[in-house]
Amino acid sequence: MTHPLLSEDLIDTYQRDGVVLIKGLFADHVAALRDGVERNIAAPGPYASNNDKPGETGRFFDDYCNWQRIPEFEAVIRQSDAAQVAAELMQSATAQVFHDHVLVKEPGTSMATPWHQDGPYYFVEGQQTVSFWSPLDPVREASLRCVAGSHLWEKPVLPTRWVKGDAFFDPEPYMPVPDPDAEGMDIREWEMAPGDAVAFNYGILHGARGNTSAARRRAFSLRLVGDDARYVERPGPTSPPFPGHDMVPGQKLREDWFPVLWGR
Ligand SMILES: O=C(O)CCC(=O)C(=O)O
Repeated sequence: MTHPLLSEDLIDTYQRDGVVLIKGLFADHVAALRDGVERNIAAPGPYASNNDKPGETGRFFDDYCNWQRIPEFEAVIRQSDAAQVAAELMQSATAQVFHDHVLVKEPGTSMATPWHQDGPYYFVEGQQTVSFWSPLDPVREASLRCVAGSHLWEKPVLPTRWVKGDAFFDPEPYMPVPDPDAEGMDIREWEMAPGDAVAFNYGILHGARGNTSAARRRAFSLRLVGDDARYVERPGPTSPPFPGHDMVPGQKLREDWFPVLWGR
């Protein structure tokens, strides 16, 4: 049976456009996720960054791969309906967790999140992928912005470093980062309440404005994969790197590190 937050129409839209809004996906978990974010900021992990960029104001904290050490994140990942909703959106029998990501723009943060696709930074490939980006504060200006249909583009977009802007890998075989506003692309963005979620495919080009409002913009993002996801090698270290993962090309992600949360 289809999850009550979904409909056949929404699933078809996800398959076609690669991005949909799911109202209230984490609505019952906002307090826990806020607690988890505070715990994360107080004890950042090895990949944490304040994205300090010369000339920018405020603070843009981000960190990832912390769910196993932050009990609030683990509880939400295991107990919310996210994995079931992910499996149905991806049209997959299973949903497996890839990683969590926290992105906090404090009031007066000028830095935009640069346009990027997540897939090219990752060591996983497949059609069945989904990220849930959920604000933990009401959001309008600094909402996520996604280019509909970009998950079907022939070439992946060159992954770049957010602060320096330099290329992560050799520019071949990637396409340069487009400017969706200047190029008149079909950008989807929503005014969102805490606990709503944007669901988007790893191939979707997305970014976000700075947060010049007087309120914090805390966001929790959860990335999952489905049946067809496989480990692939990239031209250099990926982000996240998962040192010592020991996987080989073509392998499904190891379930002791990336548990299957739905379907088995
Ligand atoms: O929260 C943001 O500013 C950007 C989020 C993002 O890029 C992501 O969740 O992949």
